[in-house]
Amino acid sequence: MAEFVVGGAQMGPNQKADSRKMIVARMLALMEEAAGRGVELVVYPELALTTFFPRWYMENEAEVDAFFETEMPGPETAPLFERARELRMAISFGYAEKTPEGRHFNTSILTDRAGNIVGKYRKIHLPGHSEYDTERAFQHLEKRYFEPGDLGFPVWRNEGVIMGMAICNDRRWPETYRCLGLQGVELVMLGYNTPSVNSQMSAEGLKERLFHSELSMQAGAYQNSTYVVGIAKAGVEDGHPLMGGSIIVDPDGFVVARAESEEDELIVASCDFAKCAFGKSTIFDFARHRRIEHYQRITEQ
Ligand code: ING
Repeated sequence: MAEFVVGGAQMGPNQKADSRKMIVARMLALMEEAAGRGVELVVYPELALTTFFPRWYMENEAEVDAFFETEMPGPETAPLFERARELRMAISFGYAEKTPEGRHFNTSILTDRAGNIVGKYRKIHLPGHSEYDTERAFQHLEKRYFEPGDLGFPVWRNEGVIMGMAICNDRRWPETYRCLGLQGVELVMLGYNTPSVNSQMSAEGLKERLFHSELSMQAGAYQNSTYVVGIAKAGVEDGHPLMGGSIIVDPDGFVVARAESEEDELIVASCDFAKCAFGKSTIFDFARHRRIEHYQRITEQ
């Protein structure tokens, strides 16, 4: 059973004016630090290449499309794949994807340690709204700019480990983890961009925001006996604060690494994937214990 060192490359803010080149340079610096600490797979945040642009109401298609990648790797992202291959480090990161057919997704990819893309995921749970909402202090227009993912919740056997991906709001839904857990997942990688103030101006504080994020990932890990790596893009983007709180959670639900800042910050944990087997063969032996004849409401309503 595989054991390897997993890194979480939390990123500080990406300003709207920041170039892909500047941002990729920061990602490469985090990759170098990860290599120095023996990391063999590194996870970056959701929409790692741009600012969290769904906070802006836009009507001009070209303005929106400027935030999207039409090829992956493309000229600006190729250095990430080349350096990862040299370092023999698998990588996962999120970005806005525009397909050749002109469809728009909030996407993440996963590579093997030779820099080959082995998996792609498109965000399924899109929070927010699609039209300008005057009630909100700031917009959250993911339903305007992205389609719901059309790839389901796949897993891939990569470097000897069963891996799956999710993105941001997906981490709050138990269905995400169970769909992956039913496929034997041992490592769930997800990035997030979570506003640290609620756009409905509620009093819900940062502490509560961090608690709910961590609670969701600890529950998902424990209830499916899998590692979960949740990595933030954090800090203030053009005046809008995003929370940090990046963590690595083990299959028993314990947080084994946690970011302290809201900046570029690498967290690292040595993951022994044999630890997943115990839960999957005892308390969460799905074949022995689940009673699916009573669960249909979950998919019918
Ligand atoms: N962001 C947020 C998230 O799910 C959100 C949306 C914010 C939900 C605050 C609940 C509370 O973490 C994204 N990008 O999904």
